[in-house]
This record gives sequence, C-alpha cells and structure tokens, in this order.
Amino acid sequence: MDWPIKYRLEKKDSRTLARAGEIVTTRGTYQTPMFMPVGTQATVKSMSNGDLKSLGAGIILVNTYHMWVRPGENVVKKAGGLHQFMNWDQPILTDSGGFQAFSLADLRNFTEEGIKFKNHLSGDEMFMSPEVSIKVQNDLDSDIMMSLDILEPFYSDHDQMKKAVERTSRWAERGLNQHLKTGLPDQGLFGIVQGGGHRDLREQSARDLTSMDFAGYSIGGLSVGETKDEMNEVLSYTTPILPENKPRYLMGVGTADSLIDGVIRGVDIFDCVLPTRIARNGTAMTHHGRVVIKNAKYHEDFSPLDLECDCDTCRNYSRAYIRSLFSNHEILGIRLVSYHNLYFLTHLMRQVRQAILDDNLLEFRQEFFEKYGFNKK
Ligand code: PRF
Ligand code: ZN
Repeated sequence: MDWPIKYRLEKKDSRTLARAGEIVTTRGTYQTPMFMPVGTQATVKSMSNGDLKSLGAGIILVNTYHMWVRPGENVVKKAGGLHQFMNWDQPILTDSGGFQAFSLADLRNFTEEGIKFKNHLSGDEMFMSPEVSIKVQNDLDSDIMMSLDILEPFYSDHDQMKKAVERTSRWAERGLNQHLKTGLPDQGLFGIVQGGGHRDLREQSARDLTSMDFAGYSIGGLSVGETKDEMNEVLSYTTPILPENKPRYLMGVGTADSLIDGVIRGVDIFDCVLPTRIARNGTAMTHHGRVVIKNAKYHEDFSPLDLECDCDTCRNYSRAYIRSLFSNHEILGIRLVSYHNLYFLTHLMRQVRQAILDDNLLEFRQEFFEKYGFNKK
C-alpha cells in the first residue's frame, strides 16, 4: 500500500541498531529519533501550541479513548478534525484505546469482537472494537493511527500471551480493512507488536504484522513493570524483524536512559506522560538526574533547574523561584517545569541523532550515563 506516512533512512549506526532518519507526513517532515509529547485530552497539559513548537516538538500524541468519551468524536469531526479542533498544524498520532483497556482494569471486559468499557466519567457501557477504534480515529483525522491491540501483563504465561498476540493480529487485520473503507488519504495506520517477554511470541507478532503492510510498527507491552534489561532484550530481538523502510515506535517509554537504550536497539519514536506528569509535582529531569524542587535545599538556590540546559525556563528562572511557585501552589511552576522536561527529552533526541551522524553514539551514551548517575552498561 502507498501510505502517506513514510520513513526515510539517513544513516545506520555502524556499531548498534540505531538509525537517524526522517518521518514524512502530509503535515511536514520530522527528524528521528524523536520524542513525542503526550496530549491525552488534545492538550499537552499546561503547554500552549506556541510552547510546543518553540521547544521543538514534532508530532504529538492524543488518546482515542479520551476523545471518544469526551467530547466525543462527532464534536471533533464537526470542528473539522483534531487539527482544527486544537489548532495544531503538525502531525498528531492517536493511540487506539488498547492501553486504556489495560489501565482502566476494572472497567472493561474482552471478547473476540472487542472491548466493553464502562465509561470512566458517566459509568455508561461503551463498546470498542477494532473497527470502532479505526472509525473514531478516522473521524479525528489524526495523521498516524494505532491498531486496537491487547496488552497482556508482561509476565503472563505463554498460553495466555499467545492468545493475546493472535487476537491482536486478527484485530490489526480488521482495523486495516476498516481503514480501507473509511480512512482519509492523509492517514497512516501502524500495527502494534505484543508478546511480553516471550521471544517466540514477539517474533510471531512482528511477522504477522509485517506480512500485513502497515505504515509503521509500534512496540507495545513494554515499560509495564518488567526490568530495563528485560525491555532491552525484547527490543534487541524485535526490531531486526521489522522492515527497515518503516518507522518504529516504542509506546509509553520516557526516561532518558530508556530512550537512549531504545535508540541503540533500533527505535525511532517514543512517547510518555512522564515528563509532564512528574513536572506537575515539581520534579525536573536534568543532565545530573532528577531535581525535586520542593526539596528544602533549593530554598535559596539561584541557579537554573539544569545548568546544561538552554531552554526558556533555564535561561530565565531559578530553582529558588520555581520552588517558591510550587510552595505557593502557583500554576506557573507546573508550566515552567513541564516546558523544561519536554525540552530536555526532545533536545536529548536531537543530540542522540547528531551522535549517530557523527559516529559517536556509544561514547555519547557513556558520557550521558555517567553524568546522569547511571554507570551500568
Ligand atoms: N498498547 C497501546 N498503547 C500503549 C501501550 C501498548 O502496549 C503502552 C505500553 N507501554 C503504552 N501505550 N495501544
Ligand atoms: Zn531547561
């Protein structure tokens, strides 16, 4: 299929699986590896669109489940799609609802046909099938859509996991067929590889999905309680099965060390609520580890959050000031730390990309980890 979402490989790292490239969409071309800020409810919490552009965000993520529940995809469709609704002219990736089914554990029930949800706001019963998920994403007119998948807990036994993987493949195919009927020409659909920590099932999932020709491939079911080594191992044997000419997206991973180690294992795109979530309780990601601004030691610290950061927050405000904002429950504090954290990760990906181009990714990793407080390999 000639998808409107394409991947252009620029350089493969000679010593790792890392790649520098570009993702091409009808709303512009963006460099990878990249980190996508999460705007669950069609807003990256406390950030204006101008903020997002100035910190260098490319694609942002919005959740299908949340838009479906409120305000409803029809409202968004009437507005002219998500881009018009939220006035964001760069690409939007929508997650399918599979993860919400997993995280709203007591509010759902699975069958082959789909997932019965209890609307987490009104309590009404709602039904999400692979077809409904795609139709809603078509109405939202996102640029990159996800297939509805089943996220089993990482340590589920082989039998259970095999059932989830096989159903995920059947659901991916149903979603693809739906998209052929109701999709818009600027939209690309990704399949999501599942399989937990079972190598044969990860491989089966990756092979099933690559035989179906999606616009790109997501890796799901990670960062759900397994160790970092386990996640890295899964990535090491999964990405080599994925086609080289399509983008790979590791879902819901957002610590600096995991981003670098994911790139080294062949991942192009990441997203996570982490930078904005921890910002809301005053935690900043910095080159020297986390800074918890409520800590008393910052009371009279007039240095920036991160001395090595040149973001707007770090160029203009001190730790003491930001601490005072948090102590007084002033909302500017949340905004300043959110901006810094998102800048930190988007900037990190730009540095990693440059390191790939300069052939010194492993040296970059070593130096970064030492400063950051990780000495592990
Ligand atoms: N599936 C979907 N969304 C996700 C995940 C997944 O496995 C994850 C797992 N880290 C985050 N978001 N559909
Ligand atoms: Zn900063």
